[in-house]
Amino acid sequence: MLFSLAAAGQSPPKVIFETDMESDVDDAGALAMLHAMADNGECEILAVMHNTSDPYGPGVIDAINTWYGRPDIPIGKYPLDDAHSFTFGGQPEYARDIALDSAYPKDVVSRDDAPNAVELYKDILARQEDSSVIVISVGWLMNLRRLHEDPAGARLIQRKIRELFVMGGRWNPSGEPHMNLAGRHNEVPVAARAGAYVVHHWPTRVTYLGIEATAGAAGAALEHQPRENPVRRAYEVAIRNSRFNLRWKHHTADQSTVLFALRGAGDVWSIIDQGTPTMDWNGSAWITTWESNPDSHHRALKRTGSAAALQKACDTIESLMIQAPRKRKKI
Ligand SMILES: [Ca+2]
Repeated sequence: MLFSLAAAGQSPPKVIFETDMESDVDDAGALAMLHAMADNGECEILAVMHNTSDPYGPGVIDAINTWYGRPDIPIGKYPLDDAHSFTFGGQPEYARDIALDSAYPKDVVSRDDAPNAVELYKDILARQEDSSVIVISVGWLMNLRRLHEDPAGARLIQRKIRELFVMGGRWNPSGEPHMNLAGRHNEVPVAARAGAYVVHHWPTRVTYLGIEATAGAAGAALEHQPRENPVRRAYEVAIRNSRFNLRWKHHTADQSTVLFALRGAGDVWSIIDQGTPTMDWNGSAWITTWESNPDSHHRALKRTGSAAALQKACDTIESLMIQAPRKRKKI
């Protein structure tokens, strides 16, 4: 990948990462992967946006960015107080532990230290070349809705964003999306409404990785990483606090989305590029459906790889999650 990009004279994609960094630990694993892939020349990280009302996700983001030698990546926040994820039953709440622990260096501790994501998007996008930015969204979609509802934001989306990758939905077959689009069974209605808004209104190409298309489980090797690695710590605290028997080897919904966004379908996924997604309330639940009408600018992934191909993808995810930082500063 590195060599093929260089040979083609192309710049690596510029990524803005949207995360609910505290409702599950796969977000920490996905941000670790993104840094490893930036170290490998496969992407440039422009910003990380936190998309819940919980206080300490931005602190975890900055701890991970700092661990990987990128302490100054801008971090944006969702500024309203109507979308908490920590109240879900059994949530592991690793974010507070890491944000308040000085063993994990950072200069952003909580949402109080981060600017409004919409303003940060506009500031960053305005300085990019046209069609040069991809957004990888592995959490809720309120920031993206609010950016699109802002007239200047909508113009910048059209000009600067090449593609949006969304971990969320349930497309093949269709069904109740749970996270991220439905705000966990509509427990957070503002998140579900934002999911439906983005499904129906986002103007650039969008590729969805539904919950049914996750590559598999990975992460066992994290246990043997240095204790000062905040990604390892996130998993350790989540395992300690979980009521659902969470283990080091954990699902890779968010990491799978990063893998596809930066390396493509490989022999893991088929791309459904005909049809249109919809998201509707059926009276008791939100349902995501893939309508097989002719073309749209939307795509969905179908997991079609062999068992060996899926295992190889999980091995790739794990090796990226534990790849040592290339430029970590001595602190
Ligand atoms: Ca997530």
